[in-house]
Amino acid sequence: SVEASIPEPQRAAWKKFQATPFVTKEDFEKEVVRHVETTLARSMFNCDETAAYAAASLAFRDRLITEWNRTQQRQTFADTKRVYYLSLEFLMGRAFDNAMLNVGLKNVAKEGLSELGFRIEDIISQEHDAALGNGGLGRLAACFLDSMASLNYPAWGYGLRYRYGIFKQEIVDGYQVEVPDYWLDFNPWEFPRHDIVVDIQFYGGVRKYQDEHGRNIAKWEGGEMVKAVAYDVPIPGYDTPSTNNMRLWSSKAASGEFDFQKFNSGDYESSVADQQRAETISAVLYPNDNLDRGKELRLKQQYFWVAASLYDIVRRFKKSKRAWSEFPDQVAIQLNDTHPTLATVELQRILIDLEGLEWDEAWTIVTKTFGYTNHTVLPEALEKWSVPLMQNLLPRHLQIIYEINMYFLQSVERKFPGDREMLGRVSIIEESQPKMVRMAYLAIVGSHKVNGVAELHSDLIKTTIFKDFVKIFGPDKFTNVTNGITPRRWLHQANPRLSELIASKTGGLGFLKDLNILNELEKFADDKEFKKEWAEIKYANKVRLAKHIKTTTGVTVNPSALFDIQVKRIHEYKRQQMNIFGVIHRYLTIKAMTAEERKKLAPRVSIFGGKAAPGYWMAKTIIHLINNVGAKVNNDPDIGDLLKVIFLEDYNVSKAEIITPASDVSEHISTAGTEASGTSNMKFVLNGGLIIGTCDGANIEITREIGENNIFLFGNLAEDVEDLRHAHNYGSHTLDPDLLKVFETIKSGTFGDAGAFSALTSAIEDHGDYYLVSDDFHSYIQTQALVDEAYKNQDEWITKTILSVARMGFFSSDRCINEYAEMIWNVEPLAPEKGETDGLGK
Ligand code: T68
Repeated sequence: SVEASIPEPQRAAWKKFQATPFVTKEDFEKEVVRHVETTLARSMFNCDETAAYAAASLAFRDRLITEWNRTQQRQTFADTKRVYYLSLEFLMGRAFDNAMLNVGLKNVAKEGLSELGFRIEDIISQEHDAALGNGGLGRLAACFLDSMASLNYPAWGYGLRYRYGIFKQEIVDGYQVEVPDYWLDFNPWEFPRHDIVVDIQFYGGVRKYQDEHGRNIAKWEGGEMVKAVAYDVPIPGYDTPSTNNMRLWSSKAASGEFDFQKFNSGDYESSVADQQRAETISAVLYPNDNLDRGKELRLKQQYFWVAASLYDIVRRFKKSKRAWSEFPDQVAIQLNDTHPTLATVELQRILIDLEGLEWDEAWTIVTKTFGYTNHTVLPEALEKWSVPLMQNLLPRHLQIIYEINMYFLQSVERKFPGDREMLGRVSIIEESQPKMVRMAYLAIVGSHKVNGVAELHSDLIKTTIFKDFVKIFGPDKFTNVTNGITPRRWLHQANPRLSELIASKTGGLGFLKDLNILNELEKFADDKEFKKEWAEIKYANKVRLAKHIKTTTGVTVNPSALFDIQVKRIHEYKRQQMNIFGVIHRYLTIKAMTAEERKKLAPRVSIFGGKAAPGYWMAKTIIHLINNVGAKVNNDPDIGDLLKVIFLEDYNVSKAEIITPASDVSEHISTAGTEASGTSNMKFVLNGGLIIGTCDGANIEITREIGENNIFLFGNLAEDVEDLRHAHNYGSHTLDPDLLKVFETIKSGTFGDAGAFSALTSAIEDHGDYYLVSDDFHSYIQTQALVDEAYKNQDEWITKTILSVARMGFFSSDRCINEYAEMIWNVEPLAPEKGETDGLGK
């Protein structure tokens, strides 16, 4: 047992003085005051909200640590299989509110803080978002950590501790301006583990020789060393003492403070510069989503993180003294996209170069250990690394990749004799100038399962980008795990009143652990009283967002208007340009209406938010146009409340928690076949909003679950996209007349300098309209008109939203994690021992 590890004579003392997590309000207050007075060295006379946040979160952190240690001990002693989720991005957002809710002590904290003179909302808003991600991929990783802890899976997240997260977005004169996000000034949620340090090698060369037994040895020598220092972040499960670990690596110069030799020879500046260079590795998150730019520093980040994580995983395995063949029974590693694919090569290197295993034995272990999740079919997002770059940075890994490729191509040759073209198509090495390593192919070959993130997407990868690999490995290697979201953050935390109402009708908060319980709401879909409360909550959430809009943009919006929201990264494939063209069309339509006609129209607020990658000029132009349209429309006295256009600055997780509960409709309007899944679509529906969307990603499964009467679908289907594109380029391409009117208005200078937006119109008029904006525009406008009509019948609208929420159980990330565990990881939950919940406040 755990206790037996402490020698008998000392055990009593340790047990007697064991830390006991607070449960009561009084104990919480005592902890807060202690942290203010000792940890923070402040007094009650100068304890401002920042200090109160610091002290309160330290009190909760202490509490988490206790459970976290117990969870880790329990897992070590149970010696069960663990899962390791490798992700370059974890878009966690704020931790304090989440910790209070998951531990079940938010009310205790609220009352305690109130007695000390603070409002809990003000304290919560002091926290800086942990924004170590770009968008959906990073947020998915964060939802998964919440689910894995809540379901008691022995699971770790491994990532990088960026000093700068995703940039802060400011809007200046309608343009996006990027400001660095230095977020580490005060971060109570991390624990530096200065004792957990791994040396990471780069560059150098490979020496091959035969040892005294005549065995071929490859030795990676020379080059540079950098240190990886572990920082641990506790991940509390909901309604369970299980508290998992997220380990983030930070880079540091290997020589300690600086190079003493250089220092002594008088070269002080360059010794400090070396240190700076080492620290650069984990300095900044690359701000591109769905785009691969092939920068050397990015490859360095990837190897640094992968090598440190694998060293750690292997070290933990070795403590169990098992045979190497048992490694896949103890370890499952999931690759979140291709970013950590080098892990497959690194494990092979460890096994053959350092542990002396034979190639085949090692490779069997590798492929049994890894699973790979694909998140995109966009060609510009598929990762490739130049061979010369890799040769220079990771010479031994490149050799191993070539060898993996050789054995792989030999097996293909055996299966499809004489098919030279197939060999060229599936080779991990692309024969281009320079040659490139195709990371997705390497990930497929190095894993036992490959999954897409929604049904359509998983089908598409099998029939397009990975078609040949289905022939080679058979269809069973490829599977689907439709994405999900955690209802703890995206319902309970973001929308406490709705959560409370649901709890009151479904017998408590059980739905947060078993989201299918939401089904019980169906019987209230026509209940007058219930509908009234439901509508009041939506209205209150819209009032909250309206206030936020007022304070951040100065624009007054009417909370009774239809709130139409599109918040996500700005990307041509997501088609924010189509949305703003639709808004302009609406503006022109209203302008041409009589006073009588205007009375019948549902007033609308079009709300946009999202960041453009700093180098993505077209995306920045879309932001500029949205802001200029807003400036024109919002100040047109002829329009009044009928239409407002808002761009919300700096969209992030904590803002999403205010925005998501406030939608009437949200837009998920990507060109069919381009959005792998989408996850905000799930969040909006779960919060009682309807969606307007294309038949793309998870929209399709959402429709299947909630019913096609409860969603506004439009546009061309994925299966027709290729032919349409072909027709644009080789046939006649007539543009939608309504869209052309919108273009005329833009070109006439109605929204400021017409030239500024020519790239947007010309992508459609002159460059083949790759994203089919014109093809879908008519159907989009018509469907928006249906939304207007439907919104007028509030009674029916509310019923639709209730039915939708009732049917969203499938989209819990708990369901999703259970599928990964069963189909890919083969891991079991490790439930806490009886009595272990004693420390919890429930
Ligand atoms: C998103 N991908 C998908 N990528 O676009 C979205 N890419 O459909 C899906 O729901 C989500 O993943 C979760 O599966 C991304 O967010 C990135 O952010 C990204 C980052 C770096 C490099 C490439």
